[in-house]
Amino acid sequence: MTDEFKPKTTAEHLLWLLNEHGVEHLFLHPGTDSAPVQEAAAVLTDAGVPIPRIILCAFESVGLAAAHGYWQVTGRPQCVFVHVDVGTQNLGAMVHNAFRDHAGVIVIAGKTPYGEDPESAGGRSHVIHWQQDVPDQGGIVRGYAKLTMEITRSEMLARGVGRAVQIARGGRPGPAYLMISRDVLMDPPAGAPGRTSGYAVPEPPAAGRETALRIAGLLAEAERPLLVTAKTGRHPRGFAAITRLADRTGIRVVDAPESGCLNISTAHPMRVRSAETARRLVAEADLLVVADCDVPWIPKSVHPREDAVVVQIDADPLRTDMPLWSFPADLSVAGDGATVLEEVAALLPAVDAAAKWPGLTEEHTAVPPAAEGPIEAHEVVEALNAVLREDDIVIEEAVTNAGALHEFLRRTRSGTLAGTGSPGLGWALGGAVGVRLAAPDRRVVAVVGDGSFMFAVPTAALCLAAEAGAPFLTVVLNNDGYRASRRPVLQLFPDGVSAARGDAVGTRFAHAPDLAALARACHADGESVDDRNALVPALRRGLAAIEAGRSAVVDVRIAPD
Ligand SMILES: Cc1ncc(C[n+]2csc(CCOP(=O)(O)OP(=O)(O)O)c2C)c(N)n1
Ligand SMILES: [Mg+2]
Repeated sequence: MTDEFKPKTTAEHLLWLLNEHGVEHLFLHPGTDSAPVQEAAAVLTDAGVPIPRIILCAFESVGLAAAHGYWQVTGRPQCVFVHVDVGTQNLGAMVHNAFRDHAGVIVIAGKTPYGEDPESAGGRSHVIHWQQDVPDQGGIVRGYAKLTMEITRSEMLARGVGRAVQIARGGRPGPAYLMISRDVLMDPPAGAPGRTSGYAVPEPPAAGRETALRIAGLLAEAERPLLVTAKTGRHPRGFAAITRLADRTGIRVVDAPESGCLNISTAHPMRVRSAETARRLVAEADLLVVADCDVPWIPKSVHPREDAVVVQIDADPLRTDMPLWSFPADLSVAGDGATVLEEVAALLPAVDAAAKWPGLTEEHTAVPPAAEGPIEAHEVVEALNAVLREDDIVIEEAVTNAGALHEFLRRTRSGTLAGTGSPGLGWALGGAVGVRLAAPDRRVVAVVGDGSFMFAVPTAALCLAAEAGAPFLTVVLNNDGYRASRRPVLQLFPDGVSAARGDAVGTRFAHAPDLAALARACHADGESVDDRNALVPALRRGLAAIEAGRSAVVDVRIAPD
């Protein structure tokens, strides 16, 4: 709302506000409710008024994954506009992921119109406008969103949008969900533009000197200190703090089972590579520093020593977001992991790191390729090591092959490994678009299972990449089905019929789609590889395609079990 520009509708005001709040993209999936927003975008663009870039998205979950990916790189919330309750439902598991991965995103959903009189401009005009009047639209996401609110009047729009942006970004970030009906979107805007400043978010909480000194004292005394973290290293500050702490104290660094990022260089001698070594170290540690993670270890598989001291650092160390959460903590610190580790590292003199955990060596040697038989996942990882540059960003949703990536993939720079560390499969492709939009000069490579690939709505995701001009390479570790869903059947029923058959019902496709052909139908290059000697050249062609502006899918047929 400048002197020259006066919005005529609340929808125009909405786009203006989003832009003023720094929202750069609006991933739009349109419906009858979004018409005022679509018209507003045209009006404002013609008037030269800056608005977020509107990117058409063929499936809602993909748009949300893209906004989430963008958040991971920039820390700036983007907007997803969806069609009333049904579009909200199509956000599906990506809402869960945004909630668990603490991704600041703003979802705006239409709400079915209220008016039905002939003179009600935005009022009900289709059968669906009664059908979509469901008892609790907000309830679809209420268990996952930090804010669920309907904008019922134009005059609350500025405060509502400001609050959504503030809540999505602030504290422990997460999704903010707004609903707004078509009639309100068509209403004249409130007279005053409303302020867009003054929505500061809290500074990342520090531990304070006294607590930092206590942690430093414990670290100085510990003989077997172990840091278990999932997300502290996501941003450069956390990555640097962990690296500094590891350099100074000889603390070993374990990625928690749900880690979705690179916490320390894979080449760092203090990084623990394999899940097996991680379990051993958890069992042997005399000090466990647990930072920013949901599940530091799996009690069924491993227990810390009785006399181990556990320091837990978390924005919400009581984990009120998980009803049954009972990991031990001897010192519970409400704070931002990166900030607290910085505080602690600054207090510690450098020690002889090698003296801690003596005898623990994990050689970083490549596993030699098999001479024959199907390609193994670790061979694909070595092939990636051969073709990737240090600043390429790898997105991981490799499910049962995630371990091979964590153990063998070489990633040295902060932010060059991404994922959600959350259970809703189907994030990686939309996430890759968001990451690429946020880092347009980087090559983005998603490594996924064949199941994750299909969960990700690849038609919509590859088309979104083309629409957005954000091409990425997908490497599918294709084992012909759901190995992750086969394993529990065989493990839980070792003497069962399934184990005797060596197979489990409902985990293998008899009619799997041709993923490379699917890619080619969606503005991407696509090829299948089953010969290990063809792997590196295929990956190089895929990378060349994305450098030339096209997405690519390399569907690698790997050993099924
Ligand atoms: C949205 C969603 N639905 C179902 C699951 C349960 N699930 C976990 S892993 C998995 C199979 C994944 O298959 P794929 O990506 O091919 O990996 P693989 O297990 O073969 O390594 C399924 C169905 C899930 N995590 N998320
Ligand atoms: Mg699979």
